[in-house]
Parts: sequence; C-alpha cells; structure tokens
Amino acid sequence: MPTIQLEITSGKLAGEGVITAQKKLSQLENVFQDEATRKSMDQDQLIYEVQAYMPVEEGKEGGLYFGNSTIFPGKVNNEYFMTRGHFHTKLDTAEYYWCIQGKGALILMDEEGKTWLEEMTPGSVHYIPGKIAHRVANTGDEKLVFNACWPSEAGHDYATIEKDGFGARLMEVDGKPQLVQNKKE
Ligand code: PAN
Ligand code: ZN
Repeated sequence: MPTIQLEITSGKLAGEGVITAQKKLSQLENVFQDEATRKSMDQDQLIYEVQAYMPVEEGKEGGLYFGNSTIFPGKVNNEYFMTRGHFHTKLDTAEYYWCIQGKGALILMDEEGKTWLEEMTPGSVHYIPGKIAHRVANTGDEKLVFNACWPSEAGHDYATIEKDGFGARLMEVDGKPQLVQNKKE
C-alpha cells in the first residue's frame, strides 16, 4: 500500500503525513492591490487551501514534495483571488504544476520583474524553471485545482514578493482577464 492517495478527479491528497493549510482573506494583507476593499470584505472568506506531502525533512537535498492547491473563485475589486506567490529560497530550484479542474493563470516573474502568464486549464502541465517567482489566479466561476511537485531543498521566499510584488497583476478588464503592468514609481 502506498502511503498517500491522490483522488484523481478532485486532485485531493489523503493519507498519513498529508498536511492542510488554509488562507483566509484576513491572512492576505497587502496581497491584493485594493487593500481597502479587501478589508471591507468577509475576513473569514476562504481564498485558497494547500495540501502538502513532505516525506523528508524540509531543506534536505534530493527529496521531492507533492502538493494540491485549491483556489476559490472571486475577486477583490477587479483582481482575481490568487496565491501569495514566491521565489524559492534556494533560488535555482524548479517545480511542476498541473491543472486538475477549473480555469486560471500561472503568473510568472523573473528576477528583473518581467512578468508573464501561462493559462491553466484541466490537463495543462507547467514547468516552472528555477529563479522564477510563481503565483496562481483563479479566473473562472468554479474552484481552480492544481497539483504540484517541488524539491525538498527549495523553501519558500515570501518576503521578496511582500516587498516588491510582481511586475503585473491579473485584473478583470472589460469582463476578461488581463495582465496589468504595475506603474513604476
Ligand atoms: C505551491 C504553493 C501553493 C500556495 O505548493 O506553495 O500553491 O501558494 P503560496 O505558497 O504562494 O501561498 C508551491 O509553489 N510550492 O513550492
Ligand atoms: Zn513553489
């Protein structure tokens, strides 16, 4: 018997050692552009949920982690619900994402701040090279579900994104998702 099970249609993980974490709107201060609107919304609203199976100690070289992320549909003003996004602490470590359900976008950024996206639809496989920050936005009306696999030595650097953000944000413009470049200050 394997240790964990992947539920093929939902992408959910089950079994001993699978951990689950939730991100509510209250925990996503300064993530969205319109902080006043975020504050005015229901703070208990679940924005995303992450499951992870980490069979080796964090930081250990040579292992692999396996995860599932679910992003709920919705927007803060005209910006789609999304993950915080991060570079890996050990910068030059890659990752795979693959979409199980829903519709969205993988937003990618290099170290110079150049930002672009890959569309996510069920079955799309995304190779995220090392040194590339990544975040996912749900642009549909249903849950966006994807799985991920990343090296155990990768780690998560959230601080760089908290400080500088991504070079562009995924907004609804005229009813459609559009990557809107941040204005240079
Ligand atoms: C993913 C992400 C997950 C949640 O497992 O950690 O989708 O996004 P944030 O970590 O940006 O909040 C991954 O990229 N791991 O490396
Ligand atoms: Zn990652």
